[in-house]
Amino acid sequence: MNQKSVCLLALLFLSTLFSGSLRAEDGYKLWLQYDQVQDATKLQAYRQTVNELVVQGSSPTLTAVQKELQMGLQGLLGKPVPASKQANQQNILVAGTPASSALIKALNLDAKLKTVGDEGYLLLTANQNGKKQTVIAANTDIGVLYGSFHFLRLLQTHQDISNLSVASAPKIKHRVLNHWDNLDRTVERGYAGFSLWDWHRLPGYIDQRYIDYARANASIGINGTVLTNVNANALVLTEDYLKKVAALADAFRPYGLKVYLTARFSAPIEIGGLKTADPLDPQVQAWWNKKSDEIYSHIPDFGGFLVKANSEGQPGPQNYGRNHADGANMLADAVAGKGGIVMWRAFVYSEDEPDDRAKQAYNEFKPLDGKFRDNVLVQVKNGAIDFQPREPFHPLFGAMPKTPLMMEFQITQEYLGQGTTLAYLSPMYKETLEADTYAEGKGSTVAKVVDGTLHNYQQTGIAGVANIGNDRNWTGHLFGQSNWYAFGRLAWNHALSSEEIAEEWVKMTFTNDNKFVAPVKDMMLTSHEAVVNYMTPLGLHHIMGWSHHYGPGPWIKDKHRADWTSVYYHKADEKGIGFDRTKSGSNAVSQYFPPVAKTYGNIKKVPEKYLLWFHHVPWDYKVNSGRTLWNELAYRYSAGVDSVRQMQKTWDSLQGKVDEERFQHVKQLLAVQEQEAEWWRDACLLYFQTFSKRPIPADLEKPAHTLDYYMSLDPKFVPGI
Ligand code: GCV
Repeated sequence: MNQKSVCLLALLFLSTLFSGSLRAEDGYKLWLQYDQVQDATKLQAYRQTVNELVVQGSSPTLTAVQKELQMGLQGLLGKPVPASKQANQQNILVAGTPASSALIKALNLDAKLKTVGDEGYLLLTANQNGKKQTVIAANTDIGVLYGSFHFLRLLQTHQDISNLSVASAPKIKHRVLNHWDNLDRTVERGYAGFSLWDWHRLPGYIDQRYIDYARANASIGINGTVLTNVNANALVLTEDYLKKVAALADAFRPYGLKVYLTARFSAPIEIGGLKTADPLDPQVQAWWNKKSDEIYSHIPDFGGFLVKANSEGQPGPQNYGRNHADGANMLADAVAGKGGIVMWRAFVYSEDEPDDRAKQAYNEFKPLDGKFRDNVLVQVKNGAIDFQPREPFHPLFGAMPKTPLMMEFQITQEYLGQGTTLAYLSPMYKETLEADTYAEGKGSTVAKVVDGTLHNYQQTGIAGVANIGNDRNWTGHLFGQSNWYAFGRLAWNHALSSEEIAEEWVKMTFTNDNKFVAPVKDMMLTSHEAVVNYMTPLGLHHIMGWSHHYGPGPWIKDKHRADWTSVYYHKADEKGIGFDRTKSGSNAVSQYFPPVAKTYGNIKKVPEKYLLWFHHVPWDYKVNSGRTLWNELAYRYSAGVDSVRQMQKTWDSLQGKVDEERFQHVKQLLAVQEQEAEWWRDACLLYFQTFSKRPIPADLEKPAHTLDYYMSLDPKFVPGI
């Protein structure tokens, strides 16, 4: 190549890099891209509406408000918007509280502001002294910040802002990410690199990432973060680490993000020099009280503790013959006077307990209803086993009217293809939230339990196990960002539809071009079902690879815990497949309220998606499609693979509508996903065929290898263990 063509190539490369929306983008900016609005009419309207930005008053949060609005507006409008403390122009954007801003106070919004509480906000179009104002008003500075992000979202998604009348407040109080991050920076079930928390360089070094993390969370209303793994290390409660935690808390505070820690139950022994961690021992209570004083001396707004106790080898009150309420209350008393809460997990099951694992949490926790302190929330996973691609809702929801139950979703994709899989999880979250528990009659949805309206809980909460790491794009797979986004948006307002959320995310992350938005949205909305089909159709569950949970492993058996094997869950034999949880089996259905128990317990009425979760079904049983169960399994597995291929086609057709860097990233991962889907389909069908003894229907693709081959696969160093 001669010098001239090298120069030309370089120019071409640079122009692609910097040309408008198609410039190279590595995903760091998440959904906060703030690209200039491409629609000329909209752009002109926005420019006319916002000539000046007035943020009166001062506080770290108001500074963040001003910075975000200036940055966002400059990007979106393609020119800087002057900021001042007084209204000088005709068309201004004014943001503040009645306390911080004379302009807001003069609008007399008290009655309206009363309806939005501490974190909510109003977006209004008003006139004052002949000047048109676009108003972001709230009772608190953090409300103003949330409102500012909402306002920017309106521009990012090309909404009309000429006549605003929005009032918004969160339905749930504690909206929290759970990081399963270890102090050595590995992340349990993390597929996006190492932990964001650079403990070694803290407290001295505040990475810009911490601030951008807090901004991203604030933009979707997440107001808390548990920094450490539930499989906890007591070291984080020592003075040295508390200083580091305090530095993070200081960085997050302007963005309304509270810090929480996991409390290792045996910490009084491990770092306190006591001989016991018995929650009823006064010395132990005194130790935790003192520890709490110390924590609050470093972090005055510390949120509280998250605890995994007596589960999967973690210590807990049962080591001393006490129950979960004894343990939770002891910690709750230590933080109560300081406004702290305890999130006590209900994810408990024991290898020594012969009863169905799906029943154990309910059996342990239901009798404790009403025995917890006011500042305890019991944190319950969406389903009774463990974040499976699809689970029926956990029977504890609705069953503890006197105890706030907090939802725990998993955002990281431990059982959902991990870092190589495109699965948009909002439909899965919504499936649980919209499920009817019938606790107080028809309409007693899980969402109403969690938001406190069903049982009048004073404390309400929702947690998402984070999928965030130090990968440049935060979540490993670019589309993992949509799950962080969806979790936050649903935590704020669970009534939003998966479609609305997907549309917002696509527009904010990529482009408003409907030729891109519509197909990508469709692809996202079908993606979770695709994964369910090629991994665990019809209610199958927990048949993943041993320990790392990557890839298929339906043959896993003979391990030291039966409830960690696959055969425990699918129970395939020559007659059929599935876990009988009806009266004739483990009777787990009886833990649901009668209308639900009747539906799930009846093979004719159970939604087909949960069929094998609740029933052991003969291979020749006719399912809704008219096919035999065996044939239906084969078709579902194949349909899953087909859906991935369809996603590939869709994505390929969009080349040029998105920058090449993100296009290639997704394209390559979809190709990996296709291979993984085929692997799942072939391995599972060949394995289950050894029981069904029936052929794979002739019109379906045949497995590429033998069962022995699939069983011999043993991926090494799978991340996230
Ligand atoms: C943090 C599953 C995961 C574990 C996780 C556990 C939990 O069992 O495989 O890695 O531990 O859930 O939620 O506590």
